[in-house]
Amino acid sequence: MTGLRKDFLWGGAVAAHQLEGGWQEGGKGISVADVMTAGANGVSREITDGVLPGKNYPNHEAIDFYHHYPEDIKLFAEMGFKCFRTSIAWTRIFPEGDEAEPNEAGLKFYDDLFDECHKYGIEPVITLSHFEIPFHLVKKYGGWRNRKMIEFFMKFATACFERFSGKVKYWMTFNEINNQTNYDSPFALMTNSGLTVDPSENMERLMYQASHFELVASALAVQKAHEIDPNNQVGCMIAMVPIYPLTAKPQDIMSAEKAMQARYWFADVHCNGRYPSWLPVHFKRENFNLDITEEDLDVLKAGTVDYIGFSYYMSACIKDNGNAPEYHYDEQNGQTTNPYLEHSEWGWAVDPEGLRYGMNWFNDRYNLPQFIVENGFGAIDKVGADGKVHDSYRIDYLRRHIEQMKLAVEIDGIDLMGYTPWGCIDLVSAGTGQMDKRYGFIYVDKNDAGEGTLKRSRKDSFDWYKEVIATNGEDL
Ligand code: BGP
Repeated sequence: MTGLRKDFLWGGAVAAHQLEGGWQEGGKGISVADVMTAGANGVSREITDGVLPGKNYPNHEAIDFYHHYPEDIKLFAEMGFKCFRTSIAWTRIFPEGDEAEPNEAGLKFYDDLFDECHKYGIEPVITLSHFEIPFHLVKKYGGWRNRKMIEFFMKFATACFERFSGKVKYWMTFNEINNQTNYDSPFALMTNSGLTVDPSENMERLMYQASHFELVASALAVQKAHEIDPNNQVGCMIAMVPIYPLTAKPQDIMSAEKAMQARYWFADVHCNGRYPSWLPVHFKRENFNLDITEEDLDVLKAGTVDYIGFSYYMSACIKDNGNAPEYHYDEQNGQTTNPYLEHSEWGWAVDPEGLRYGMNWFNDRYNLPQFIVENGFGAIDKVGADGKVHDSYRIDYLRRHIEQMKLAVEIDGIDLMGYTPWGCIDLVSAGTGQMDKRYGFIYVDKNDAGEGTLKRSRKDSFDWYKEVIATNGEDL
């Protein structure tokens, strides 16, 4: 008997734009994900100004879940999934983002999808904004640099809470909201906040301003969800990448502490309902002059989350970057390779203990239930002579992480709601646009060039995960 809850939510996670396809079906509008080309290992994705002819946009078809979902949900049910995490494509509900009324065909698609899940006793777990802001809102309003986005987001969120009341109970507002602390990356700014880089603007300031509007929108959505249905549970979604000091040198320790603050203050606002003490000081010293009103601060206080949803793939480590005594907030600046860890083909440090560390970090600060809503190993799978993918490396990665997750529950006493490994069915990589960077238990016959039959098949990890669920994590 494991110490996991009896109703532990085992499942898998995806995001609408990475698997649905059907980019122009049911009245769907164009999202930021629809204007991102395919990258490759080491070649980053290009963000184009609209959909241009002759370019390869992998999200347009993805794995065509839009038409295949009954078959896919059936496979999830065969593995014993208790829940399924996906997102609602904002552009299916409000194609341009600023319409007065929601699009019925889009609402109906998700109604049918959620009914299909419930048919097998699978609970939908829904992210509202997962890297798929309507592109029109970027072009016309400048994305989350504009306060009006709060209103557009709330219309979208409210339409979802109202329509799916009784069908969806677990929600999250913004996927990996803290990724945008990497404000040197045009990709991170566009995916998270629909921001284009303008050389005349201070990008750090802009990141704080956009994040503030998102956090206000999130807090309003938490309140609205509770008002519409008191059974709703709304979480935040934080990318947890613990940042360790490289050595015991005090300056390394302090650098790591400051880097953690710079990356995780979002969780302070979501969970405590207020900014941590260092941030107003920082805003003032940098003369950021942000649009933060007293009323906003009240909203943040009143809209704290019910649980902490987070992704965990890897840890990072840092050494003193010579900025003492200020320890500048740029965590990139001192980041280095951890000599104790192995790395995936994409350079992601494999660190199962880091999961337990991150869970303790959250627990000590916020004392809220947690939900691991992403974890997994991206790899290039080879189909064997027997037609099957033998992905022992994936099983090994997941097993070692589940072991640590169990220690966090059984030894550290953390209240964990569930575990949904990322990309339970192969899908388009968010970061690279590749199809061949795979995470799934289910193989999808399609490659980076877009060739393949889209046929689904079970990998070795499929049978393994089925047994894990059947024994509530006992048999790994
Ligand atoms: C997270 C995102 C997901 C997902 C995952 C894996 O950052 O929330 O959308 O894609 O990472 O990343 P990638 O697809 O780049 O391998």
